[in-house]
Amino acid sequence: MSSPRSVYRFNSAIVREPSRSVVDGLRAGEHASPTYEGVKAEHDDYIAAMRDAGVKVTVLPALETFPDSIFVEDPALVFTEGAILLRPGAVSRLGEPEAIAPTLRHMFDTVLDLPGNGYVDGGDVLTTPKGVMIGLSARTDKAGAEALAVCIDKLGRKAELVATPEGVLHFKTDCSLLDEETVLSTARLARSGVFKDFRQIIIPEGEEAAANALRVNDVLMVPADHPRTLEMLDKLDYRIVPMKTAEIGKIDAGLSCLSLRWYREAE
Ligand code: CIR
Repeated sequence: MSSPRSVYRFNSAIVREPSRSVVDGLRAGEHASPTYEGVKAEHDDYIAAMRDAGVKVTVLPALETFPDSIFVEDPALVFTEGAILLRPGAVSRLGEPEAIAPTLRHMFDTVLDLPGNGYVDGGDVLTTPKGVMIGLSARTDKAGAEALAVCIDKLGRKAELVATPEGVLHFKTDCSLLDEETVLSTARLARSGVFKDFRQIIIPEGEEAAANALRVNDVLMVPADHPRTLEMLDKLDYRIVPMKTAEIGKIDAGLSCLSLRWYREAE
């Protein structure tokens, strides 16, 4: 790993306001639609929590044409060393990289485009101190993952292709990094052995939706409404900030997808 900095130290983030069309966001099941007001309230709390954690948050305007564009994690990947514009695996989200490109070109000296014709959603990418894991899923195919690995190598990091459990939207739907050597994971993902080199904290059965937590500096944001997970992490001495995710959860989203996060070196 070339970056000397901890992978959860962030001073910069990009988020995008929800559009009114967010009620039409993609979902795999038969969930009722979220309300715009409900999503907006969760998003406002998220921005506040990020700022409280010491992050400078850039808030982009809503994009009505793209109901899922609030989930800025999926069309791009960012590191201190540069940004990569991806190609989301859902047709309705294909225009999102182009929409966020001007912001990234303004904020990063290096912005790479995913070469080839493959697909990658940023939700399938977990950055760890050992390297960058790219989960193959219904949204991220082998061609996309291999092209992304080349881009990641160009930025001086190491990538590894891994599997996402069947039926799970994104790799990070089922896991998150808690600190330099600890991963929070569902049992079904941990069973694949992908985290054998990490300390693994396994999500209690029935609370799988809590696996997408978000470590930001000294704080660990955890989806609220998962009491056993919250208690377990609290006992492990993480500084927990419970976050409401019931509305964005209706369109299969969690905490990581709401932002692009990186450490920006002083100029
Ligand atoms: C979608 O299906 O693309 C959105 N409704 C949810 C995206 C969640 N993104 C993420 O976990 N990175």
